[in-house]
Parts: sequence; C-alpha cells; structure tokens
Amino acid sequence: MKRISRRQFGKGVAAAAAAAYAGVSLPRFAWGQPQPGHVEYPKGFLWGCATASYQVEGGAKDDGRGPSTWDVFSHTAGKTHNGDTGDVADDSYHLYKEDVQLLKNLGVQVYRMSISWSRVFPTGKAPVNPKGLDYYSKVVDELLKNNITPYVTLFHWDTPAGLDGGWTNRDTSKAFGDYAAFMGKHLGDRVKHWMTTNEFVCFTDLGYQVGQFAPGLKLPPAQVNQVRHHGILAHGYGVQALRANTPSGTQVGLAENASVYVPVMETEEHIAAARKATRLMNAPFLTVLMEGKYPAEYLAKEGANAPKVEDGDLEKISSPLDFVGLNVYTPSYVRASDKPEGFELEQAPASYPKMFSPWIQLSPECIYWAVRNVCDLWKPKAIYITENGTSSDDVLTPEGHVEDTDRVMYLRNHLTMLHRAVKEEYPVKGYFLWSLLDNFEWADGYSKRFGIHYVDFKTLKRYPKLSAQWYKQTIAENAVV
Ligand code: GBH
Repeated sequence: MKRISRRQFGKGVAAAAAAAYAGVSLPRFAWGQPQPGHVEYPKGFLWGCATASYQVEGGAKDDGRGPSTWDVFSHTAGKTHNGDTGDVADDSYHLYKEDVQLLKNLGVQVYRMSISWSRVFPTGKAPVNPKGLDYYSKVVDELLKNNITPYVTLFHWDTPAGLDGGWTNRDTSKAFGDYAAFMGKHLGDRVKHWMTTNEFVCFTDLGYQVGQFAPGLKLPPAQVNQVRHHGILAHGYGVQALRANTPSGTQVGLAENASVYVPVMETEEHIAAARKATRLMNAPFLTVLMEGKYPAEYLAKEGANAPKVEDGDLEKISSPLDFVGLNVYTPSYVRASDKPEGFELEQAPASYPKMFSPWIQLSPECIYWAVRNVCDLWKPKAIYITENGTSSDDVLTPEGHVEDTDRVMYLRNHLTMLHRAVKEEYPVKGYFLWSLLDNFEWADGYSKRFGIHYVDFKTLKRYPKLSAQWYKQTIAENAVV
C-alpha cells in the first residue's frame, strides 16, 4: 500500500533510512488492515462527521427561509467576533453536493446534519415553506445515493425568530413538537435516525442567563429555570411526535453535552464521586430525561426559583430513547469529598494544556469517562459520540496544505481513549467528528476553525487538512492510525 504523502520527505533522510534497512524485509500492510499495536474498532462501528445548519448553510434569505434568533443576534453589533454572521457561512445550501463528495471521499458511513426550523416553517409555525422541505429532501437523497446514512438533528440552536418569547414561552416547546411531527412524516421514509435537540445548556443558559449566545438575554434564575424546562419539554414533545410519525424501528435520541467528570484517580471513591457529579451537575437536563424527575437536591437548591412543571411534562421529558448522543470536548476533574454532595470539583491550574479555543482543556480521557459515567448511572441502550473535535490555528500554505498536527494529536488520543470504553463493552455505536469543514463558530464567528477541511471563506473553496487524510486512513483501517 502506498501511504498518502504530500510532502517530499527529505531525500537524504530517506536514502539513509533505505541504507539502514537494506536487506531487512519489512512487513507490508494492505489498505484497511491495521498495523500491530493500533487500536482496532469492532466491525460495524460507525464513523461520521457532524455539522449544523446555521454554521454551514448560508442562504439565509433564500427560497423563503425565515430568520432565526441567530440571524438577529449575529446582525446585532458587538455580539459575534468581528460582526461575523451565518449569511453565507460555507454556502452548503448551494454546495451540498460538493460536501457530500467530501464525506464520500473520507469513507464515512454516517453524517450528522441539522435542519433549520425556520427554513421549513419561516415563523416557526404553519404555514410550511415547501422549498425548505425540498432542500432537506434533496440533501437526504444525495447522501443515500452515496451510501451515507443521515443522522438528523431537528434543533441546533437556530430558533425561529418569529416564535414569540422564544424559549421563555412554553408554546415554543409545543411548536417544536409540531415541527418534529412534520419532519418525521416527510423524511421518515428515508431518515431512520433522529436527534431532537443539541446541547440544552447552550440555547438555555448561554442564551438566556449568560447572554453569550442568541437571543443574548440575562434573565433572573426563576426565568432561566423555566427556559431550561421548556428546552427539555421540547425534547419530550419531539420524541413523542417522531414516534407517532415515523415507521417503527426509527431510532430517536438527542445530542447532549452533559458535563464530563474525570476522577482524579481511578479508585472506587473517586469514580463514585465522578458519577455523583455527573448526576447533579447535569440535574436540569440529562438527569431529568433519564430519571423522569428533577433531583431533590436541585429542587432544594433552587427553592422558589424551581421550574413550574405541568402534569404530564415529566412523562414526556423522560420518554424512552433509543440512544443518547454525547458531544465531548473537555472535562472537569473531580475528587471524593465529605461534603453532603459527596464530590468536589478541581480547579485547573493555569499550566493546564489547552487547544486553540481556550475552553478546550486537553484531556483525552474525558471521552471514556463521558461514556462510562452516563452508562454506569443510567444504562442507555446505545451511545453515540455525536461531536468531538477541536479548533486549531490552521494556516493554509501556498500549496494548499494545512498541517494540523495538533488536531490529529487531539483526535488520535480521544479515539484511543474511546476505544477503552468500547473494549469494556459500553454500547458505543459510532463517532461523529466535529466538524466536516470549518464553519461559523457562533460567538467566535470565523475566528475558530474546527473543520478537517479548510474553507477559504472568500472563495468558499474546501481543502482537506492533514486531519482529513488521517481520518480517512483511520476509517479505512477501522483502527486509530
Ligand atoms: C458544540 O458546542 C456545538 O454543538 C457546536 O455547534 C460547536 O461548533 C462546537 O461544539 C465547537 O464549539 O468561550 O469560554 O465562554 C460546544 C459548547 C459552548 C463550548 C460555549 C464553548 C464557550 C466557552 N460550547 N462555550 S467560553
């Protein structure tokens, strides 16, 4: 097999190596066959990439799309880096066939994409925009034609701006259910894997408490708790709507960035502390979904600010799922403690290694603990890693190369640690790398690139980075290279 190499390796070095190995017969490995020592994934493990509508599509006003809160927010002065918006982004709205070819070239079996709610329902509710549905129908067909299975997220933060009050209004959760029913009815013949929402904390807390994300509000705790409740309620309505409007056998889950806790040491007491932290720190989100009620500790802490819950809400919210998707980037470290909650979080020292985004502390073991904590607590039927990846200070050389060795290091180490979870028989079915291509990184605009394909945002040309070659090889060998 001939390794892909874009660089002319120093001729002298190569000659010296050839001389040193003269007469030694080296083993040769065929494409798709792991080398000794490589961690090999089980047959049938699914490799994929992930993107989200507002981050890649552009075409913000095309064919009747209505505005989302992210259109409004990014067009508000001072909200995003450099005033960047998703107006054009990667223009995947027009270039989707090219993007499907990037996926095909990688050899992925699965692709995680999201639907822009306001492209299909411009105000968030009827009437429908048939051209919006057509677009997603074409993307799904293009993927299937290329033997790539679509995994569709219904909501990745781009709330229709026309929905009065956004997530402060309980009506938005109901509207989401109607939208989910419609999508299930119209794409469910071809889409067999659905995720309701992406990362509750980002569209609730970051949007309504911190103000860093759309709609940029800073509401008091009681209202924030209500927004959180409406977020998880939307998920509940969504699961029920998908069940009712798709053929049996359809797989329904969500993509959640449950906070990840890594025990300071692998001893029983610290491992137990990591489980306790996972349960309590994710109390208003994944914990309610999995347990069907708000933990007593959460309710006690929030007191009068606790969310108002109506009859039937918790039953919807905890509808059984076919899988839990975990978006994993970075953890916190935790230790056992005598405090009533039984754990204490560690502060990261200033010297803790970080990737290009300052919030990504490099800790590959977090992907193992993300899976293990959730599985040990709640035993979901299946787990997918619905996102994992990193930004990098990518530089496009005049020859069109990007040598993102830091991203390769990050991915290789995470996949090695994920393999530990697979080997220990946690039910991990697949992995979606974030992201297929550089895109609109929310408040960071275009200043942080997460793609394994570089995008020149002036020409919209895509260039495979070193990490794309690395991922292609990993998929081909079904082993970490
Ligand atoms: C995911 O969010 C998203 O699903 C995806 O859309 C996104 O592109 C990807 O990860 C990469 O970010 O600047 O210190 O205040 C990850 C959750 C929430 C993590 C916001 C960074 C800001 C931290 N992100 N958070 S900081």
